[in-house]
Amino acid sequence: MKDWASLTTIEEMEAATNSLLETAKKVGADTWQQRVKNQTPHCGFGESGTCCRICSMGPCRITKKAPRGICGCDVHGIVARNYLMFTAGGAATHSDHGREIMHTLYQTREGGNYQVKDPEKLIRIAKEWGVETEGKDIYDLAHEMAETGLLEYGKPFGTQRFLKRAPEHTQQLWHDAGIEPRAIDREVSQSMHMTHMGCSSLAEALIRQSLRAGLSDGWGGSMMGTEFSDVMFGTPRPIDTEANIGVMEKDNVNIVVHGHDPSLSEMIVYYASDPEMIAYAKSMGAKGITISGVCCTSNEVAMRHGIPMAGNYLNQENVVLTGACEAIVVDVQCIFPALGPLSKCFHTKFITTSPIARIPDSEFIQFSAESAGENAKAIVKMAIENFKNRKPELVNIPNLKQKARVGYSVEAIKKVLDGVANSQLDEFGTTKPLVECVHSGVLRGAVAMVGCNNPKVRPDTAHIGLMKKMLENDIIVITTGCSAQAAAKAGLMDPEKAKEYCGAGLKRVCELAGIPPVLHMGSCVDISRMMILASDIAKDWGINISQVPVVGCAPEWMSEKAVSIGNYVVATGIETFLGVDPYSKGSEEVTRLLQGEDGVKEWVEAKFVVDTDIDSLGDKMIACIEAKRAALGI
Ligand code: BF8
Ligand code: SF4
Repeated sequence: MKDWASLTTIEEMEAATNSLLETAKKVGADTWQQRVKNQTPHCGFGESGTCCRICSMGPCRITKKAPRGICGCDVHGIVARNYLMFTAGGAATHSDHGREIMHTLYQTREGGNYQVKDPEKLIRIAKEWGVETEGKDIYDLAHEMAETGLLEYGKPFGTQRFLKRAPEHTQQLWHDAGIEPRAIDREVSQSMHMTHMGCSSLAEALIRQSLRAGLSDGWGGSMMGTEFSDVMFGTPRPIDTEANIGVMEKDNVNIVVHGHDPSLSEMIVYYASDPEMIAYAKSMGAKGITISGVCCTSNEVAMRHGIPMAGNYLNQENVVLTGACEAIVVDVQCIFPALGPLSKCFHTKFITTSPIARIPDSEFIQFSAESAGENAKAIVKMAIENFKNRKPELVNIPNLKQKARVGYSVEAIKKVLDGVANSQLDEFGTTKPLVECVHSGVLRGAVAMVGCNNPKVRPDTAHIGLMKKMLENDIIVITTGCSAQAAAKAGLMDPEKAKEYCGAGLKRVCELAGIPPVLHMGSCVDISRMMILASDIAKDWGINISQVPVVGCAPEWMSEKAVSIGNYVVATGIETFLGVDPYSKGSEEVTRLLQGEDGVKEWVEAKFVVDTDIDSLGDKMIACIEAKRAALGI
């Protein structure tokens, strides 16, 4: 047994949360821990996916005695329709985030609120898309690319431009399976059409469209979100930061950014470091201003500016419960409506900024690309002026934090791994050193760990437990979203500390490259980075993606976005392991299609594996990686 003492344990994190829950009790605040109790047990029909309420003849619930809905739909049609609607919700959400980024790109100008920080990347993508770059002003090019990208959402003909980044074999599989995504909005819209009363009830067709809608997200909307965020805000490079609730500072004005779209948080970060604002904070009795984040917006600004991460999804109430949060500023997605009433128990300003996420008991400051500077300044000022309203007797910031090195974009991974093998770096680097490490067995393979927290799993235990298991077995971990923050909070992104817990091969790679064994690749839209990495590895290796010893895993997932992600990761040829059931167990046919050898696996060479026993899920992941190695004869 290894000694993990130098990492932060789940028990320490829980003790910190418990001390904050004491404050909640004191002020009479409601918390998710209590609401889970109120909601348990969950509805069995909902959990198995066997309830239909898409028309007002229902709701219909499938039982042995009532095997069909009033319209005659069987359980397989109902479960598959629910699954497709779940996917479409996620694809719409991620892709709309990507669309916002493209609109922001359209607003970039020299000296403006938003600028082009990575012109090389913009030119590289323009060339890829066949857009003329010679002699063009970089901002003219940015605007042209924004328009071209926005057309990907609604173009009448053709398929997504980024599909061409995949190996030819993968593109052929997508073509043969009839799942190449066309216009992004069309896939979401068609999904909603198919699930309307009296349209599709054939499970196979509904699952096929789920893959297609997922691909429109991962290889469409999310990929645009990622790529053009890099163009505007910079492509991430390794940078040191800290993680866990202890990054909030008692004597400073604390502003917590939460949500997903970096357009807002980038501006807040900028104005919070303005000397004028810092002086203003000091004039109000604070020592300075601390920005920290939760959820994916936190990943975005951590990756690019080293802004510390206060926590992940199920920590969002904790930051308010410290009593030291002057403002929690949110944009879109994964925001608990509970933050409204909770903030009222403290001095905290709960500031919503997007017409897409309007929440009761918040102050709404509509944020737009045109007025971003003024909006951000107003928000930072509001937080500073709120410092004096703190109730000192309620302030409790648990002393818990770890160092983390983050910022591993595909570009950065190629660069850092060049140090471990004798490959020649081409213009944008290659994955050959990584391939060599895996081929020789120094690394057994890789796991892409992603996704949320979910009270159905003891928070962070599955993420951290599985990561430890992978590291011991010389399997490198790439991670995004709340999974990345779980790793950072535990200390698994501290290069010095974490390498001690790796097998000999992985430890050597970490030492040579100066990397932690768990690589932070960004937010959830950045799972598109993982797809590019997997594609590049397959191409550099000369094999298919499904043959590469890599698996995907979302052990604590909860959102519609996560289901959309699961679909595109599987559709890309990567076996995906889930620790929470996707409301599909009510239909044997849907379960077979998603998890069997003769369902999606026949179309895209990968499937889902669902196991709520996390240890057994980990064993299956390792077995899958080893089986892929054996099949390659390595
Ligand atoms: O997009 S991992 S809880 S924050 S959905 Fe949400 Fe899940 Fe976190 Fe990011 Ni992703
Ligand atoms: Fe019931 Fe069919 Fe209407 Fe669904 S579509 S609620 S199964 S009648």
